Amino acid sequence: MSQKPEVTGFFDPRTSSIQYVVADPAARRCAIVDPVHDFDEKSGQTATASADRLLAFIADKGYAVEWILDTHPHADHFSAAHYLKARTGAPTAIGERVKDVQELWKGFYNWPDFPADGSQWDRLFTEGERFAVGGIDARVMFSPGHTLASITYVIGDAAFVHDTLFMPDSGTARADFPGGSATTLWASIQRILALPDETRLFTGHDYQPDGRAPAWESTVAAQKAENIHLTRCRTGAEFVALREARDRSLPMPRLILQSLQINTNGGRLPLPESNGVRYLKIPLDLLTNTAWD
Ligand SMILES: N[C@@H](CCC(=O)N[C@@H](CS)C(=O)NCC(=O)O)C(=O)O
Ligand SMILES: [Fe+2]
Repeated sequence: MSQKPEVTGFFDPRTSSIQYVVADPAARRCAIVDPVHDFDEKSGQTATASADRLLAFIADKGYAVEWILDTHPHADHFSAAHYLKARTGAPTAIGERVKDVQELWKGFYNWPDFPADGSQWDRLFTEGERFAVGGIDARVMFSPGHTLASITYVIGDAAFVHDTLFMPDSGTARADFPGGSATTLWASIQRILALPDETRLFTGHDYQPDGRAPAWESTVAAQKAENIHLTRCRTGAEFVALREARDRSLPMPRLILQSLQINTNGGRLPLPESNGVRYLKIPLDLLTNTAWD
């Protein structure tokens, strides 16, 4: 049984995110990680081109989808988990601490009746929980800091670390969203770096420093040797100082207020109103200390 999944990344230039298809080709089974539901905030139009690209790839390979996995409730794009479940019938999953994120945003959106119980997903993973993609062993490693609910999926020799470590020349993810913590992120990064040196790491975003081509795969060894945030810091305290200083300079993601109301609801768009149109709700003056751009 091979413990080296075939990993295919699909870069979304609009949000600089990477969606993945992780497969056991021998078993013809795969999981989807962090699928994107397209949204243009200028027109309000949604689309499924990015998710459909995954489906076309999967159909071409003849794979069955076993899991639709999100690493965290994204703050910069809509999750296509709900759409892909409707198309494939595969179960959706996320980390169980999504309930804490739901509780937080339920308050922000003033949704007193919103069930902050994770019932919007088929499976809520706990720390250390095991599952499989075909014949490849997979396990869940909590890695909070960027969000309260962030998890890393370790599937065979590949770890989907999402927004903890970016590519070595790009550093680390921000930790200033509600519920975020640079101290906690540092601890999560140490756990990831404790995986075997040859572990393949797949990141959640690539912001293409100096305009280089998009990239998303590194290793534990490469991160230890070259990550521009880690090599500059000898201690956790130094990392926290660097991270917090950088976070003070970053504008909020363009779509944070739109994305969280979709993603805390498992990727469901709001229900249509009586005229058949769906609407988003934008809280004003809730997130403050804005780094204006
Ligand atoms: N410009 C992007 C920024 C998105 C953003 O803040 N991304 C998060 C991950 S969800 C991050 O960690 N960014 C780190 C950085 O921009 O240095 C947007 O508006 O969507
Ligand atoms: Fe993120």
